[in-house]
Amino acid sequence: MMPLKPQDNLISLSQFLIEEQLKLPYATGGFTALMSHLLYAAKIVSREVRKAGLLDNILGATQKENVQGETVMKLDDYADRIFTNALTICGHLCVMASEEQEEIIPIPEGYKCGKYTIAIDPLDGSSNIDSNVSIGTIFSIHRRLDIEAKTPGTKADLLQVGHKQRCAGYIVYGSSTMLVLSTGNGVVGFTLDPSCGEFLLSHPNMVMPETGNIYSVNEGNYNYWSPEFQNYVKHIKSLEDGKPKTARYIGSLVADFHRNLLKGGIFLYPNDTKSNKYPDGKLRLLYEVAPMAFIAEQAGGMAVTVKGERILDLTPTQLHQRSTMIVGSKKEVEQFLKFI
Ligand code: AHM
Ligand code: MG
Repeated sequence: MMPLKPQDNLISLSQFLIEEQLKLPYATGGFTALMSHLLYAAKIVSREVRKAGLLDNILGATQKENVQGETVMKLDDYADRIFTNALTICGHLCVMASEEQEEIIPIPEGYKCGKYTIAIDPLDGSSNIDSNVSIGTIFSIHRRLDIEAKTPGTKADLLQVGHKQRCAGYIVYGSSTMLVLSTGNGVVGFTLDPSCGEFLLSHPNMVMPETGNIYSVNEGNYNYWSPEFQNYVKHIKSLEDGKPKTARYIGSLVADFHRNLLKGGIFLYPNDTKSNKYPDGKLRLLYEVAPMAFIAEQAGGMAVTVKGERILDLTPTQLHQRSTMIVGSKKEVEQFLKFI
C-alpha cells in the first residue's frame, strides 16, 4: 500500500462532526445531519459565487427591496433560496429566519419538525458582489425552547439570548471558501477543497491574538458618531500609545471579522447619533452580531455594544433588530471600554 503523505491525512468536516457527536453520549445525530444540509447549500452557493461574473442573470440588483428597504442583489436571492430549501426540509429544524425574509420561515407541510432553530444571513456584504470582493454567509443555531415538542417552532424559539447558541459560524467566499464555526468548545476552520468538494480541517484551533494593530470601522461616518466614540478613534490613530493602528475596512463583515480573528485587532460598527438612519447601528443582532460575538468569545476575544454591554447577554425582541458591535482582541475591546 502507498504510505500516507501528510496532505492525505486530512480530516473532513463530516468526519469532525461525527467524532464530536461520538463524544456526547446523549447526541442523536440531529445536529450533524442539520450541519450536512447547511454544508451542502454552502457548497452550491460557493460554486455560484465563483462564477458570478460569467452569468449575467446572477450579478446586479433585482427590482425587489428586502425588509430593511435595501435593494436585493440577485445572488442574495439565490443564496436565500438555496439555504432555505436545503434547511427547512432537513427534519431537524422547527423554524428558521433569514435576513432576506420578513417573517419566520416555517417547515413545509409534510416534513418533520426537529429540535433546532437557525437564523441566517445567506449572503452578507452583498454591496460587494459586483466588485468581486469577499462576501460570506453567517448562521446561528439554537435548540428550541421545548426540545421535546414536535409542533412547528415559533418566533420565541428564534428570539433567544446569544450565549445559548448551540453553534455559530460563517462561510467566507474569499480567495478560498472557508467555514469557521464554534459549538461552544473553541473555534475551528475548514477550507473547501474544490477538487473533492469537501471542507477539510485547515485551522484546528483558532485563537484571536490578545492584542492587534488593526482597526476596522467605516470612518466616513465620523461626523455621525458620539463624542466618546470619536475620541476613541482619535486615540487609536494618535501617537499616544507609540504608533497609530492600521486601518483595514472591506465593508463585508465576514471578511473584516475573519482577518481580525487571524491577525488581531478590533472591528467597530457604532450607532449613528445624528442622522437617525442607524440609531442602533446597522448590523442585525440575530444573524450577524450574536454569531460573530459567540465566535469571538470562543476564540478568546470580546464583543460588546457601544454602551459596553456583553453582546451574548442580549435577548432579541424582533427578528431583524439591529445592534451596535465592537468585537475583536480582548485587550483592544477592553481599551475601547475605557472611553465610554
Ligand atoms: P448586508 O447584510 O446588507 O450586506 O449589510 C451588512 C454589511 C456588513 O457586511 C458590513 O460590515 C456592513 O454592512 C458595512 O456597512 P457600511 O457600508 O455602512 O460600512
Ligand atoms: Mg448582512
